[in-house]
Amino acid sequence: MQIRNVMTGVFALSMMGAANSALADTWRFGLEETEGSVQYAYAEAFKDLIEEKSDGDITVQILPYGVWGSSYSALYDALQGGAIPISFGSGFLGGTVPESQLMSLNYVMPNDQLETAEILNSDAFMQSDAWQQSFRSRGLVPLAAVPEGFQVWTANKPIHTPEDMKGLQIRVMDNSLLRATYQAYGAAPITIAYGELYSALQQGQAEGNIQPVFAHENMGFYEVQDDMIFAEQAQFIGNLIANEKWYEALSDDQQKMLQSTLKEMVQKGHDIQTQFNAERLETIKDKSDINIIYLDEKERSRFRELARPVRKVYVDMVGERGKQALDILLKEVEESKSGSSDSDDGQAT
Ligand code: 6CS
Repeated sequence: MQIRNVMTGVFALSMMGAANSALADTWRFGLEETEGSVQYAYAEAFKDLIEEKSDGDITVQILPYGVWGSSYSALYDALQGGAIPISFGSGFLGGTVPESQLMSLNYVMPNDQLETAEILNSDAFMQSDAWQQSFRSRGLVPLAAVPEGFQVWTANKPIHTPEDMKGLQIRVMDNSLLRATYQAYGAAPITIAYGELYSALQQGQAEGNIQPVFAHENMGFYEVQDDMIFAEQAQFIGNLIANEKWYEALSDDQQKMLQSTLKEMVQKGHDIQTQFNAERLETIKDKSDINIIYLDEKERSRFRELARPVRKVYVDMVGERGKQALDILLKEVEESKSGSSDSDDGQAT
């Protein structure tokens, strides 16, 4: 495991200087994950492209989890305040941008992971008023959605059915939608900070976990769990977000360069996550005797049915703008060429 105690070495945000102006040549980029993660590799590829395209005028400074601190609300505050003008925000972002919990709904996106990346980053969805205004009304701009691989369950018992999940204290990110989803499956979800999760699993405070494979390996979670279950219910999605004032103060050329880089990063991000998740699964298999389970279609369909009413929970929770964003997403899923059997019936609620 790379970092077990991410608090070590943390230095205060105030030490990192004042907020950037748009013309400053250093773009600080905050990550919710540590070195060795998909977010880190994405940020490195993004940095290479931006620095090359700007002929070295812009330097991207990558700030991983544990460097800027370890409380996600501090990261999102720094993003809203402009001290860190670009950042990832995912499952913990619901308190700042409630509509962002759309990315936590299960069994909405196609099973094809690249297709999911393309739909989420399509202009129809990413540039829609509904999605843009969800962030802009909080001083933020959604730049891209980075799927980091399927969310994979772990527990200390095999799970094939909702009955197997009954009462399981499975850890979820701080997100009402995730709590509602896992309650619908019959579990008893609890929220624990990412940096405290290893010891919580080790001590039995949490009985199960949900992460992409690379994170189970990167953070060592697999070491303290017996079973790993692939239900292919959703990918982990990192929202790439900018501070709105910072973004709007960029020159037209800089905005174009940034947007063209983000388009290039859709395929690159997919390549990074597929490689990381495949390699890390082999590492986990080599280093442990964890029991790996792939749910079949019949088993998945039971969870899919239970997840379906949670769309209404989302709409009730976040309102009309969130419903519009969900409707756009469902329409894009329906229209996607390879439309998979896992995308549901295209109805929001
Ligand atoms: O589960 C979490 O809290 C974290 N997991 C990943 C893979 N990325 C960031 C997120 O906050």
